[in-house]
Amino acid sequence: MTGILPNKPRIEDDRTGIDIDTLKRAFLDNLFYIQAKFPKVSTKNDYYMALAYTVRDRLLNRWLHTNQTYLERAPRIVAYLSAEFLMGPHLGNNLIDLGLYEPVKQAIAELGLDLNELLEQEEEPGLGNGGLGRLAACYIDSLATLEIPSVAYGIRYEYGIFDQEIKDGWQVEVTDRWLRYGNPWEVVRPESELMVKFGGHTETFIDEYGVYRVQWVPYKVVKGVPYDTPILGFKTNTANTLRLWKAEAPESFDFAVFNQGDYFGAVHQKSESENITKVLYPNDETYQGKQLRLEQQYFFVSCSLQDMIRLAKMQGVALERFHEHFAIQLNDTHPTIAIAELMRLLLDEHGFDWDRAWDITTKTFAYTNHTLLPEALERWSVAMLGGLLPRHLELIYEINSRFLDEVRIKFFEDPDRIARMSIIDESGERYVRMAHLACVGSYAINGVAELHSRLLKQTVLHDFYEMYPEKFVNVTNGVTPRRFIALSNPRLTSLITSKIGDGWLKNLGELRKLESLVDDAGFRNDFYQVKQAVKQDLADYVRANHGVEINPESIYDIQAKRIHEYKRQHLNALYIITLYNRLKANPSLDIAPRTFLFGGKAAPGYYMAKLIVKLINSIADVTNSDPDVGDRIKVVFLTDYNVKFAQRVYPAANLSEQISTAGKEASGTGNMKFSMNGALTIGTLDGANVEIREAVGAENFFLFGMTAEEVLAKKAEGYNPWDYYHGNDELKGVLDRIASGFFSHGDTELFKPLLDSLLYQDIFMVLADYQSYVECQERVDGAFRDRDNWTRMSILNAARMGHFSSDRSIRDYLSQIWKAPAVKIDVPEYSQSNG
Ligand code: B1H
Repeated sequence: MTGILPNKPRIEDDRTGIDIDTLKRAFLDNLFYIQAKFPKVSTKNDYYMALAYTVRDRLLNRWLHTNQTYLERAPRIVAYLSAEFLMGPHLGNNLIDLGLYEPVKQAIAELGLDLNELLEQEEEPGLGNGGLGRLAACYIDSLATLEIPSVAYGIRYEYGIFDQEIKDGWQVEVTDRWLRYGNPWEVVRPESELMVKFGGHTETFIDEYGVYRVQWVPYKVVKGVPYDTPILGFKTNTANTLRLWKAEAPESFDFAVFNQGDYFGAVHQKSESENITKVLYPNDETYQGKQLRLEQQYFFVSCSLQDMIRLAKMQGVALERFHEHFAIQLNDTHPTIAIAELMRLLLDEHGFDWDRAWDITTKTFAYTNHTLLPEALERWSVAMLGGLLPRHLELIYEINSRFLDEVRIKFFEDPDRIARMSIIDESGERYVRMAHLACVGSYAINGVAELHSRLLKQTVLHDFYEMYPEKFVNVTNGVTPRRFIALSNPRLTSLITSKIGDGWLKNLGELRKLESLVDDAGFRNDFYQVKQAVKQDLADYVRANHGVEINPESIYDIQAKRIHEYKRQHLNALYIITLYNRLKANPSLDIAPRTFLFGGKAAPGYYMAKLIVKLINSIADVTNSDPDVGDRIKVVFLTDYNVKFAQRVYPAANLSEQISTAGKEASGTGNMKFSMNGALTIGTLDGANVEIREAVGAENFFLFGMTAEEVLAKKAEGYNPWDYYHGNDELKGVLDRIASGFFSHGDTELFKPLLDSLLYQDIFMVLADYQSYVECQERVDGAFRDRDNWTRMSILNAARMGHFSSDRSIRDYLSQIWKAPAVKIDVPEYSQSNG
């Protein structure tokens, strides 16, 4: 540099600088100024917090500039509404997205600490049950990575999904106090609070223009306070927002009660309001008609829509153009009351007439269906919905009446069809069918895998498909490779990057380049060594946490997902007992050693699922200590499976169990995460397994079982599980072994409900698929013994998974449904003052 300025070295800003010395200084500053600790007395959690704030400082620049850009440019925005976001820990992911993983690791090491230990400190933000909530998290990662203006809205549950403990083989639930030590990733915005009404009644009046209007006089009002979390894109400036609503009592509302001296009553009302966002309902795929759940749904939906309308106003966007400004995606029916709420806001609060309001509404919403299971379809009793949301019930009746008129015109008078399609189920006690409301009020309806979308059109939503064929599309699910490869499997990531560069993390199709390396013995060996190292890590974990020694040379055969009869963890268990019986009959039997690993939570009220957990643990007790078995079979139920733990599990698998009854698993996403990390799948033709098999090649996939069509045909012809019991000696031997009390210390009652359900109903056709599964497992056994060929198949699985990146899913949503262009964010280097 010339002239009057001295040529002095630049000192990096403490909050944004990324050289090692700056990172170290910033970390120590945060430890002192935020955690208020000297290093000598700091806990690991203090160190975690100091690091989290150090990283947070370094993303604010992007976040604030993204927000500012959206505010000024008013681009089309995708609003993703979901009752669940299963985010997983933020720190590691943010390090990857910022490209700071390596420098931070080094800075932390130079301070004498271990980054992995600090990452381990982060509490899992478990604000979801399973696949549906995790999908939402993958989608907002991809939206940010693809630089799409978007906002995700949900609920800030004070307690997320319960923590699972195992006592005497049984699942025990423990409350998830994830906010106990504070959450460094969220920013509360009390200035943006909104009010939500509940209960009461409606009144009609004539407004100043002589127009007939309705006014809702509520019984109570609850305050919604937004908590914002930045959602970074991978190596881009975009940082979108996850806005979660917390319910509070409005400050003033209990004054009347308070002044009457009813202090207790006033406090009670306050805690009632806060109850709304207290806890996540832990049911996966079963609907429970609890009023509090409807209150949660309406609460977050109303806050979110009011928030969008407020934003549009701030930007000077006329409400007539709301649908041009926002594309709102409904993640299953959980937020579907939004359709009635937007109508209410437009009609009652902004003076629109019906036709205009309906036109805007039906151009705004799109609906994703995630399940065909009848027990998961949401319906609210008319009495309950009307009591809680009297105005919405009126609107739903009006929407329904106009809709049924259209049905009559299209199909003439067909009373059966009218009854089937009505938003109100009048076959007994009256119910509002939320999926029907979603279909009527949305411009697009999608399933989550090709098979699922086809079955939707043929079965559950067949009438709606005939009515509105143009609304139906498929978007096959995907998962983010940033979390599920880069963060979860750093060894595989470096190996891949050393061969094909790092473009694949943004464009997963590039993994195809690995295909040509499959004939390179050196690469195969490297790939094999990576898998072995990761398997060793999991073995260390299992030894430390479960006291079981597992053999990294054995097949790691893993089923990790929510426990559910349709997912058939018990089919897997029957196979373990089959092997056990064979070993007992023939102690010198030569089998490839296997470690059967299970992980997953059962809904607390789902008795059969809990009994399956108990069965698995009971089998483990026997097999793991029987000297006849030795090292050949080990069974471990991995406690408290969650996203954080899943990141250790997917990379270590050789075999991924995707064994649901065909037609029941809408898509599955764990299947993709396993395969990306080089596991081979044993699976049925269900959900996205079908497409995974097409992608990786039938020869690299272990297929078994009936097809969805065969399942239906068997049901129709009259399925009798006893035929299989009597017709298959080995199966009989397995079931008899359980019935004898062999796994239950002689107790013949314990597993009887499970056996009875298999023998007298078996709605998920476990026995019908048993033989095919056992034979398929024998093919797995044979294939695994050819280590080199197994590695080839494993490489081809990883190489061919490009299609299952959530980036591809989001591109599909964009082109078929949302039509929202990307917006580049400029981030000037120096930050604080130029917003
Ligand atoms: C899926 C649910 C679900 N489908 C109700 N449906 C819930 C239904 O709290 N509830 O009431 C919670 C969750 N979850 C899953 O969605 C499917 O089973 C998977 O196959 C699919 O991969 C996933 C994402 O699309």
